[in-house]
Amino acid sequence: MSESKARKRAPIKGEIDAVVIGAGFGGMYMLHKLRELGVSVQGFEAGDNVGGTWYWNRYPGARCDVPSLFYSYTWSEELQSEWRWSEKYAAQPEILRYANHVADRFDLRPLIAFETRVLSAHFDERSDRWRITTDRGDVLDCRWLVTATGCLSTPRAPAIPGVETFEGATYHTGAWPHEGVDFSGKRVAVIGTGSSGIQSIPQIARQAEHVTVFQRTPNFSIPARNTPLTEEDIETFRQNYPAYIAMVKGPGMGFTGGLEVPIPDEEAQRKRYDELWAIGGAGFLAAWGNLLTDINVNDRAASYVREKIADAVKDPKTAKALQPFDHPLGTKRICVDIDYFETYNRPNVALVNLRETPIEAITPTGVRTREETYEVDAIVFATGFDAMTGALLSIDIKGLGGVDLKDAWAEGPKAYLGLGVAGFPNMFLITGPGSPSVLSNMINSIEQHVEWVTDCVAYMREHHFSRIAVDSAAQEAWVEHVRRVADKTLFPRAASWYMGANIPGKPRVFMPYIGRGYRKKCEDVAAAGYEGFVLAKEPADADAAA
Ligand code: NA7
Repeated sequence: MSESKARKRAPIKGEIDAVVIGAGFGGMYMLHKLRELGVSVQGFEAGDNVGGTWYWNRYPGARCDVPSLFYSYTWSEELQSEWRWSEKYAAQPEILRYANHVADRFDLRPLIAFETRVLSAHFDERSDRWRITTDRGDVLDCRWLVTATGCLSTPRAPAIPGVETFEGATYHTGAWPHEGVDFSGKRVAVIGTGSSGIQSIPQIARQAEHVTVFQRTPNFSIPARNTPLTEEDIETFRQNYPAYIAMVKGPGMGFTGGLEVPIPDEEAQRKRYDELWAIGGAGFLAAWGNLLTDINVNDRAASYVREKIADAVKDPKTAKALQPFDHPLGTKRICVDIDYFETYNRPNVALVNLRETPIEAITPTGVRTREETYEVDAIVFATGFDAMTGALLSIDIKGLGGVDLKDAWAEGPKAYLGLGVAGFPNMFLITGPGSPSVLSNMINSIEQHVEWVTDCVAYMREHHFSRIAVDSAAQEAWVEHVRRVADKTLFPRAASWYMGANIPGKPRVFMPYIGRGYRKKCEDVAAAGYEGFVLAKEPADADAAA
């Protein structure tokens, strides 16, 4: 991997057309597109290299839950044809290599200031420009601000009493040491059983002397059935590529409207679940068009998965504790695993059910629950992220009238199409709240947003607009639409990070958009001269034109 490190550098000052925050897949493509457009652009990235999520989440077993052939940019045919994925579901190191390859292939590194955190972004209404400051003393004024800060990029560790007294090592899956961790001979506690816990526990268990898993809520997980990719797999994908692209650019995912399908009898249902279980992966949720809208259909599918858990886990008490009953299948992010449930059959793995015996404290030498103290050498927090809004709200963003984004979003995030926020002109969010984002293939959604933003910037330049501002009525209508669509589904029944439910005090709002036709809606908005936005020229330009 070629490294690009910004060790010591002079602060960046002055004016530029655009600033992009984040050099994950969203930021990298945005930089590429803006440069291609002839816009001067500066990227800022907290890490010392590209990759975003895949840069930080280096925990053992980290793997994408979207098949790698689909988790690839589609915007460059050369890139598409020259890159070869080795497995059905790529592991984190391979995805990070891909991100680095893209950065090198398209010469993106010169556009990015690494190891730099953006501290503030303040909008100046006289000049219609943002002033950006960073922790390296950069002060840059720009017309357009693009936040490509990621949906799952602010790791969150719970405030368990005594955590600071622990004498062993602690880790968070979302900020894993780059040099890796050797758990050989160690007794390890893993707290959390979302995707990150479910992926890492089997790997840690293979290495550590003993693993104690502290589970508050069991999750549904489908076996990945990961395999190496063969030449034949790749050839089949190539042949189907045009159809895949047509699908990506079509109405897209969505769980409501026109999807009521007759559900066959029990035997036929079982057959379908058996087939999908054998294929593996999140495609299990596509068993029926109304699996995520009809609780009766969902209940049957959920029972099927619970049965599979009971089959896999030998100890009946452990198996029971691992079966989820508190949320419909798929309404929390479905997990995709390799040998997760089977791992509990190992003699060196134990499950502690926190619903029966909650954690009371972390002691200098272990984890104390109401009933017992577990002595451990290391604690792994697989406790998730302040999802979708955490990264943005950690920046001091002030829009029109000096209004703070934190205040604008005090009752939950509000964004028009998940792309722009009323009161914060010339700021674009890549896969922001109110867009399909985490419920879609992120790469596809990133591309769609980046291309939309690029077109918008081109339009503004062509027509000499200096300001694009979201109309607050359009934003309210969109937010209401997002909520209504979600309410037609089973998603709001789960206390998920989609709802902000994993963060104490965070407003409970279903953040991603689940409806169909999102891409078309964005295209229509642009075609109608940016309907729902208000475009304006700089006062000086407007005077000249008058
Ligand atoms: P998740 O899915 O948010 O999972 C976090 C886990 O940590 C979940 O099991 C939580 O239980 C658990 N947790 C959180 N706080 C605590 C405390 N205080 N005590 C015990 N257990 C706790 O995060 P992941 O990193 O696994 O995955 C995030 C996404 O990344 C994933 O969906 C993929 O899209 C990729 P809870 O359910 O809150 O009871």
